[in-house]
Formats: sequence, C-alpha cells, structure tokens
Amino acid sequence: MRKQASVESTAEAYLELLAARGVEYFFANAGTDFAPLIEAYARRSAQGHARPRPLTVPHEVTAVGMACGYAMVTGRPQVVMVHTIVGTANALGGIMNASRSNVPVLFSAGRNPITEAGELGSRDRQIHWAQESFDQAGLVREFVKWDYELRNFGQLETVVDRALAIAQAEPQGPVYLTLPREVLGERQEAFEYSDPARAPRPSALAPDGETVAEAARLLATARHPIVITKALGRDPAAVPALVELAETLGLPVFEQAPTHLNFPQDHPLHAGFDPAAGVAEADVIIVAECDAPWYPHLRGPRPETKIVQVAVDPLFSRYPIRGFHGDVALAGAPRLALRALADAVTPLLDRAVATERRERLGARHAKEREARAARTRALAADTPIDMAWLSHAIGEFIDERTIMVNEYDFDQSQAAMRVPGSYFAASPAGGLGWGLGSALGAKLAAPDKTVICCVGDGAYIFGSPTAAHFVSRAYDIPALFVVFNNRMWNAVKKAVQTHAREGWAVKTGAMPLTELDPAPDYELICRASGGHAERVEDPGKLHDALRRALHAVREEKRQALLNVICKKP
Ligand SMILES: Cc1ncc(C[n+]2csc(CCOP(=O)(O)OP(=O)(O)O)c2C)c(N)n1
Repeated sequence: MRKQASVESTAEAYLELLAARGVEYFFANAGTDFAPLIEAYARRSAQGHARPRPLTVPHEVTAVGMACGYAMVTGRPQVVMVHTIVGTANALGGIMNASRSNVPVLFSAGRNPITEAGELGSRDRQIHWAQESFDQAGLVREFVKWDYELRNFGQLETVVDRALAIAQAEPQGPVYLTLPREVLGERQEAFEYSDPARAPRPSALAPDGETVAEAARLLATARHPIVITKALGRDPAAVPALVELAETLGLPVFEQAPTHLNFPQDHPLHAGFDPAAGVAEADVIIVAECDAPWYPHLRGPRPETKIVQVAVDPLFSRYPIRGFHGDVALAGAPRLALRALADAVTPLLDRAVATERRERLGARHAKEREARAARTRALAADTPIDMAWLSHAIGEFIDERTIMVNEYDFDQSQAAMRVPGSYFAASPAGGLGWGLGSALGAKLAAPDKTVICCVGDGAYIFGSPTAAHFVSRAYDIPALFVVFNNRMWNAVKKAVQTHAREGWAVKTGAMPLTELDPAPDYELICRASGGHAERVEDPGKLHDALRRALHAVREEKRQALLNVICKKP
C-alpha cells in the first residue's frame, strides 16, 4: 500500500519512515549535524507523532549499548545516531561488539556539511572544516555489514529499507548510514512510501539433507559425543532444538564463555562451563555457534575426533583467522539444523547407548552441582566477599522474569538460569563498556522484567556510568547494577600470571597497570542520579541489600546500585 505524509524536510521524511518501519527508539548523541533532525522532531512532536522516541544519551558507548540491549531482547534493530567522525570514533568499540555478537543496529552519524556556502545546511561553524574525513565510513567499515551515505531525498526509502533489511539478514550485524546536513535539511512538501516495506527479507536457511545425514551418521556411531556452544541462544528458538537433540542422544552440553542462555543450566545434560575434559575424551564434537570452542595452543581434541560445526556462518567469515576443523558443517539457522539432525539421527540410534549416557551424565550433573554448592557455602562468611558467593546470592534472586546482563564477573555456574533469551554476556570482541547501556536497552525492551546488570569495577567505569545513570533517571528505566568491586583489573593480572607463571610479577607480587585503588565510592555516582545505592562489605548483609535494591527497582521504579566490596584475587 502507498502512504503519503506531509513533511517539511528530508529529515522529517526519514523519521516518518523509521516510525513506519517499526523503529521505536532513536538513541542520539547530538551535534551541529543534527539541526534538521531536531527541527523535524519538534514538528512531529507538535503534531502528536511519538515514534521513534528520541532519547538523549550523553555518551556514545551508552547509546550503542542501549541499541544492542534492545535488539538482543527483541531481535529488532533500533537507530543510534552520533555526531560525525568524532561520535563515530567514540562509538566504535560498541560497534565492534555488536558486529562480533551479531546484533542488528542501524548505526548512523551526521556528516559534516559538504558545501562551503550556498545551501541550507552549508558550513557555518568553526568545526566544519576540520571535522571532515576523506572516508567517514572507513572508520567503521570493517565492522559493519554495509555502509552508505544518503545522497538525496529520492533514494530515502530504498536506503533505509536496505539498511534495516541487511542488518537483520543473517548473520545479523550493524550497518552504518551517514546523513549529510544539506540532504537532511532539504525542503520537502510530501513523502510517499510503501507500507509495509517491500525490501526483500531473506528467509532462514536450512542445511541440505545429505549433509545433515552425514552428521547424523557420525553421531549415531559415536561413543563420546559432546556439544560446545557459546551463542546458540541468540535465537531463543534454537535452545529447545538443542535440548531435543541432546535428550535424544544423551549428549552433554558444555557452554564455553557463553554470551547467551544456550541450554537450561539445571538440565541433567548441562555439563558445565569448562569443556576441556570433554574435548579430550570426545570422539565427535558438535560446535554450535561457538567461535573458539577450545584453545589449540593449550589443548585440543584428539586428531581422529570428528568435528561438526553448526552455525549461521560456520566459517566465521569476518574473522581473519579461525582454523577450527569442520568435518561436517551445517550452515544456516541452527534451530533448523538441530531439528533436522535430531530427526535424522533418531532412526539410526542405539537407544540403549543413549539411555546409558543420559543416566550417567545426569548423575554426574547432580553430583557436580552438589559439590559446587558445598564449595560456595564454605565461602559464605569470607570478608571481603568472594565473587562466587556474590554470584550465588544474586542467583537466588533470579526468577523466570529476570534478564541478566553480565559484563564479566557474575559466575553463571552459581545460578541455574533456564529461560532462553534471559542471559546476555559481553561480546567476544571484548570492548569494555557494553554492560550498563545494554542493561538499559534490555529494560526498555522488556519493561515488565527485572534487569540485573553485573559488572566488574573496571567494566563499570568503561560503561560511562554518569551517562548511564542519567539516562536511567531521565527516561524511567530502572535496572539493578551490581558492581563486583575487587579494585583491580583482574583479567589483566591473570594474563600476566599465565604468561609468566614464575616470572618477576608473580614472584615479587608487583602488578603495575592492573590496580584500581583507591576505588571511588561508586554508589555516589548512582545516587547523583536519584538511584538507590549501597556499599556492601559484610557478606551476612548481602541478601538484605539485594532485597532492598530489587524493591527499589521493582516497586519504586528507580535504578539501584550495589557496590559490593569483593576479595582481591
Ligand atoms: C575498551 C577496552 N579496553 C581495555 C580492555 C582490556 N581489558 C580486558 S578485561 C579488563 C579488566 C576488567 O576489569 P573488571 O571489570 O574490574 O573485571 P575483573 O577483571 O577485575 O574481573 C581490561 C582492562 C578491554 N577489553 N576493552
């Protein structure tokens, strides 16, 4: 159907189209390049058009995080718009994260005015000469699927629809659109477009029957098959498909540095978070959406072990190097591949073998959980608080309506999360600062859920906390932030310890460049934006502090922060 809207500028037509395409939020960090858009927003608002809702996000790290959090929960891309080359540069770490985590985002930036005079929007500020680069998109091109500069009004619909369609096509990821001020500011009277969009939306792909049959034959005769996964749960529908396959075969499922909820953690076939022993023993390994299932430098599978790769893109084509084998590679939507595999393997299966494995693994799972619980209980009174105990305490408050955003220190093995789409961890690209914004985006996407964001003290600082707490208050987005405060960058320290096990740093205890002492009173940063915030040092008071913080978030509808003083490793 064709639709017509009365508009005064290209910028207004752009907003009209984004709204029509279901974009709900416009996460913006504005500059002089935004003038036509702000003007267009003012007109739309005067006429009662609320979408896409503009949110002022005073740091790009937070803005990209929010768009990622929203898309991770809903699967729908939102718009982030930043200021020219400088805003793009600030946002880049977040875009790298989104790229490697396959999060669709319409990332956009104003373009310095092109013309020196003569057009509405031409250069009229001191920065307008120096703030131009030869190739603005070149700053991000390696980490976006597509980039383009809007050249004129006539191509607006094609460009926006193409951007949104490419971001959402598998493998999903961010796209980048630059918007010159002259084009945005151009006078228009009317805008006509198709509604719904007519850009092609590629269907999900399924692997061919012959390759599925080959994988099924390998699995049917395997004695010690295992699964290793990291990001399968990006598609929540893939989780029950993996459960079905695992139950059919009696397959242990290991999660390797998971970024999503891939398999219910209380399921008897959940084999934990360290696949090393399983890898050494396995004769067939299903690598399901996992970029680095083991570290060949340390220890890999035996040479005769067969590897089945299951992924949207089993080559991880955008990674310069990834040498993990794939004797069989099932490309396409993993939910379809895994279901097809379960169907194909069922008639070939020796049921007695599968049953024996299921029972043995189930007993082991129960024993390991008990042993872990006992180890954690022994830490209950440790002061400063042990991170495992903190994770355990948080785990006790996680219910079916909780979303966990974890940037590093929450130890998943201490909880028993089971709802697909309820857990998100930092991207393997490792750009710190993702957590706070992502938690806010997740809460925007799921206002009825409780969002708990666990961050290290390092990750908290990288997340531009002043901006995040500002946004939480300004737009009523209450989340609980828990700072695992060990007053250091332990990840960096651990790298030194494994790099030189008996070296100078280990022997002398000197670890320059890893300390975050004296630590700020992080609770004051949250309180400055009206949040409920506490410092927690006594492990015996942790549960009550969590209760109060969750009450603030759920009942008072305001953000909360616990600055938990943790043991230094
Ligand atoms: C943008 C960016 N800068 C630096 C790093 C390197 N880095 C990886 S982990 C880490 C420390 C994280 O500290 P914290 O959040 O306190 O967790 P901890 O390591 O103490 O558990 C750093 C600095 C990074 N990943 N990203």
